[in-house]
Amino acid sequence: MHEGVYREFEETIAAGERIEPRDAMPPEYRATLIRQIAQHAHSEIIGMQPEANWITRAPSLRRKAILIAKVQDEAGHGLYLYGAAETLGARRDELLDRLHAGRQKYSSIFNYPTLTWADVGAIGWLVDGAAIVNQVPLCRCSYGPYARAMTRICKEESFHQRQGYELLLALSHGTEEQHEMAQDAVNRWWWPSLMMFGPPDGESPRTERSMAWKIKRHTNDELRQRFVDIVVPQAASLGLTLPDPLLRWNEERGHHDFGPIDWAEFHAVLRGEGPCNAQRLGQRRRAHEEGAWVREAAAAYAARHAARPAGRAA
Ligand code: BYC
Repeated sequence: MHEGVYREFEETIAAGERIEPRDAMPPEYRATLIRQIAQHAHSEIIGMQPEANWITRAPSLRRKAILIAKVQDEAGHGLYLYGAAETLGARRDELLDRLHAGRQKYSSIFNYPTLTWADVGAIGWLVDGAAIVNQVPLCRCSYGPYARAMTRICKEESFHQRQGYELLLALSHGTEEQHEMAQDAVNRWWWPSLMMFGPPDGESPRTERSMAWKIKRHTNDELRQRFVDIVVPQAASLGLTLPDPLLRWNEERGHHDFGPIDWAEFHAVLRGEGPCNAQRLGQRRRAHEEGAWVREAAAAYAARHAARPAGRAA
């Protein structure tokens, strides 16, 4: 494929160095990155919804301030990621159109409801925890702008993970009712969090190519296992259990074994049949339409200032 034309690209990848926006790159590499970065950006902005749902009902001013900051961080992550996709020649409005038309995916995890306040803790601990495990290796991704965006995102994600852990710790050691609420949230978010890592290795069509290009550094199953191994001792310190009777330490493997994942559920969610797919996409389309005037005003302001010579007042 592309013999000779992309020799410099192949050499850069082989040397473990970074590809930058102006470098020549195979169209398939560009398309893979646009797809993955766009899906990631869409996940960040759709991911604002389940937690934003609890801002008005947070149990204290401190919790409310923390949650507002977290949801705002997620909008920021979307911004860095759409910016990274733009360096590949993608247009942000087109990516959003594809999301709104259901032609580009976002993470399966955000199609589940947040039923109680404890869900905010479970999302922080498990969902952001899974995101960190998946995203830390992306800081070494071969495409420079994506890798650099990921560095900052991962730093912020680790704050998010800790706020979730701290929130669950408080609930777990609170009243009996609060403990039960925390346990119920963990029971509901555990399996969907494992699905976040994507299909199992034999059924992941993208992994091999993406690993050869050093976009992905590990397979989906490797990262899922790493996550399980990290989370099991954390659950014990929280005083909560994970809803899997087959979960146990395997001395020989040096890892935890865990039960089978319901891949039929994962594929149903990807087909749009999850409990909240229609609600999430509907809300996203509405927010986009209602925000049209803001985009118009910002564009008009930018055009006015671009027309004026620099340094001259209006
Ligand atoms: N949900 O061959 P595979 C966050 C798709 S944001 C939906 O393994 P790949 C957070 C996959 O796209 C979390 N779709 O693909 C935000 C592919 O479909 P197409 C998002 C999934 O790309 C706010 C097909 O299945 N993180 O954490 O090699 C608040 C085959 O899969 C999923 C990222 O996006 C899924 N779970 O690997 C809190 C990270 N899994 O495009 C938290 C960056 C797979 O061929 N992305 N699919 O139609 C990645 O690391 C990789 O793209 C994936 C999938 C591991 C997700």
